[in-house]
This record gives sequence, structure tokens and C-alpha cells, in this order.
Amino acid sequence: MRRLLPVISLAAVTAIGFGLACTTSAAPPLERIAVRNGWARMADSGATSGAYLEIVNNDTSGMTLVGVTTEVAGAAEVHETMQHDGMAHMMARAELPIAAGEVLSMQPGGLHVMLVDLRRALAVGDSVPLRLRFRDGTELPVVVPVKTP
Ligand SMILES: [Cu+2]
Repeated sequence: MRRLLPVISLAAVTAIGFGLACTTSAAPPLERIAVRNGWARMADSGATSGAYLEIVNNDTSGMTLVGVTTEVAGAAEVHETMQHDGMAHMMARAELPIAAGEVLSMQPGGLHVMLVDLRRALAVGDSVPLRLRFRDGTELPVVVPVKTP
């Protein structure tokens, strides 16, 4: 009987290997567009805050972000901060194209999601749900943590 043991354990390892392979190949279609390193800035209730995301377009065609919604604020607007005559200005961006295979990075001083008229305070450690809408109808719900800049 002892001689059978190595054979059995090898079979078990093989089964586990196949299991992992299946899990990987069954990745949900959501992966064609993904968000990473997202966060929102801590702020008081009623104030304005910003959320910053890296949006990864793994698709073979371009995607265009056309809006963001959230339950934590009266409005969520995509803005870009730009320098003009030494002054920082914010411009609303109704559409943000993300080319195939590209990563769009939002960060303080650049692109951001402005959270206007917060319905509740955002404290460090809280979670903020955001829903990204793309022109082709794709909706991507994400949850980002609240941090200090
Ligand atoms: Cu803004």
C-alpha cells in the first residue's frame, strides 16, 4: 500500500492545478475594464471632495468614460485641473476617452472625480461606492477607500 501514496498525491496536485487553471480562464468579462489604486479624500459632510482612480482598459477597442454616480454626494463630476496664467482651473470633462490597452490615471492636480455636496462625512477607513458609466453602456461599480492625501 505504501507504494501507492506518491501516485495518489501526484493525482491530487494535478487536480488542484486544473482547478486553478479553470478559475483563471473563467475570469469575468468585467476585466476588460478595471479600476485600481482608487481612493477618495477625507472630507466633512456637506463639503466637496475628490476621488482618484486608475482606469485600465484591457479591451481591444477604446472606451469612453461618460459619467460617475455615487450615493455619498449630491453630484459626482469628472474634472481636470489645468494651469492657466499661473492659476489652477478646473474644467468639467463630459467624456474621457481611454485607448485600448491604456491606463487613465487620475491624481490630485490633474484628472479627478469631484464629489460635490457630500451627504456624509468621509473619514479615513470609510468606503466610497462609485459607479462608472461608459459610452457603450458598460457600468463598472467600484468601492474605494478614504485616505488623506
Ligand atoms: Cu474638481
